[in-house]
Amino acid sequence: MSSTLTLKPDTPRPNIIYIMSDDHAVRAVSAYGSDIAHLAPTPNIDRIARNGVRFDESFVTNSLCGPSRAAMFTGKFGHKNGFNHNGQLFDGSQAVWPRLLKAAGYTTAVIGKWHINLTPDGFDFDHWEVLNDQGEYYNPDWITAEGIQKEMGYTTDQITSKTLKWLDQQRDKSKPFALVMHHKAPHRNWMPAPRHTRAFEQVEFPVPDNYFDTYEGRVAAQMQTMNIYRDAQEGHDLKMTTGVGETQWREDIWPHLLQRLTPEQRAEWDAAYQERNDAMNANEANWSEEEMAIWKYQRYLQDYLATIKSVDESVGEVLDYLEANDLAENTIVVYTSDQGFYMGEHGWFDKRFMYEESFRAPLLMQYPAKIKAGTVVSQLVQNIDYAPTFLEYAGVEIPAEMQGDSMVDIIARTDCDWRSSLYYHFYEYPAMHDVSRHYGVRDNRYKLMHFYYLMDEWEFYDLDKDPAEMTNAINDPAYANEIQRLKTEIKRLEAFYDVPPRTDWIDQPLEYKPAPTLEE
Ligand code: SGN
Ligand code: CA
Repeated sequence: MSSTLTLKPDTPRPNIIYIMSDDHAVRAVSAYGSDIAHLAPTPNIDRIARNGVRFDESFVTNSLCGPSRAAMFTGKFGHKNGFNHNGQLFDGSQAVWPRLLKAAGYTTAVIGKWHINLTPDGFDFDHWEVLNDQGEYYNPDWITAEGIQKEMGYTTDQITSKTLKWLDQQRDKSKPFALVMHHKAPHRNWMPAPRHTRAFEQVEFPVPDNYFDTYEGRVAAQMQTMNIYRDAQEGHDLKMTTGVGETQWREDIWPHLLQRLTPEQRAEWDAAYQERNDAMNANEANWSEEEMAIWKYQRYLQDYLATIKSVDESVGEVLDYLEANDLAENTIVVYTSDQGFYMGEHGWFDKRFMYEESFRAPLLMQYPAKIKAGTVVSQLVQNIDYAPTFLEYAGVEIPAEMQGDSMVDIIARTDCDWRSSLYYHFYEYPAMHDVSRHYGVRDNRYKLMHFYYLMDEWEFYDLDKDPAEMTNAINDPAYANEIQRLKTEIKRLEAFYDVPPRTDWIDQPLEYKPAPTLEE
């Protein structure tokens, strides 16, 4: 840690509840008002926007789980915090906001997905219960200081009840608290709670105009393997069965997930899908490829959004608890996701690309004592800004090594100086889903990206004219000046954030440093 903590004595210290889900697209948060907001509303998550602030231009530094978590905890890009791709071991010796708050007198806890390998001990949490690796939707394995234990039930609900228990019975009530609540949902493979498996079975979701994208002019997009109708596993992802009357999933390369269900859970699960799967199996032979692709889109969205229903209920329970216990006024509640996600745009699920759907993340925050209800912030913010923001609200000095900026002023006023562009860098290649390494810049209107490693391809988009990023305008002479300006801007940002030259790592394979085993 680079700096000494100085707590300003007269600063009232808010509690903080940081709720982050996994892979929750902006389009699936109804506070943002998308084309599906009325079909799959998130009324409780929306309460946070109504009570506080909605960030309309909120982005990540690297659209992947571990790197996002590392950036959010440290306020630094991956090249500085040492965590550029999943499977690394987080360096716990660096400054992280929960430990800084603890040192300043807070009581702290983390409950839910973790995925940065170092055990939460390394953050000095007073209380921690984390899912093993990615976590499972049903009967998950929980890791605590006592070891690893399987707990029967639905994971989202378990995270909620563990959170409420800590808030109500386990925390030291003489101190302000900082709680990190990390949902596994709506991460792949999108298994809803028993009460929600059929929630959207009658709903037809609008299909994105670019669902059948052919990726013309975009080489990296041609190479990916995250297509709903080509790459999603028919069993594991889409819960398609082998024939009429059958309950066995088609191809399923990770059968342990379904095998975790008890016979009773499994019977209820199978029954929920039987009718729809029987109809699909009976009709499939008559469908065109396009009809099948659309059926798969609907199945994907139905399950993905059904897992979000539990997350929304969870947020509602936390907000209700705060209100019922007179804690709402002085508690910061954040709702965000570790990155965005594709819901059929470009034909995709997953994330990784710097295209809008995965680069963006929802970000909502309430703090009734300090933040005016109904505030909307439209400056470009990034997940490295969260740590400095929480520290400033808590009256704790922001370490100089943090690269993000506190958002406190832009929440309070509209006339502040703020950055006008964002830097992004994705490193995890070669890896699952085959998304090339790339970096880029985005300002309020334009985006420039460079895909490297196996290729040397530039892409440029005018987001005002082409918000879906379908036409790579890198060779359009009308944009030559803008492209040149953004190339210079990338260089400026790389110098500003101290990004090492690409030649330092371009030939290096990804380095995996798996978690120490529990016995170690
Ligand atoms: C799992 C998923 C992938 C996903 C990665 C990373 N496959 O491996 O689709 O991209 O996690 O996700 S799964 O079928 O095993 O779920 S991340 O959010 O943790 O970065
Ligand atoms: Ca994620």
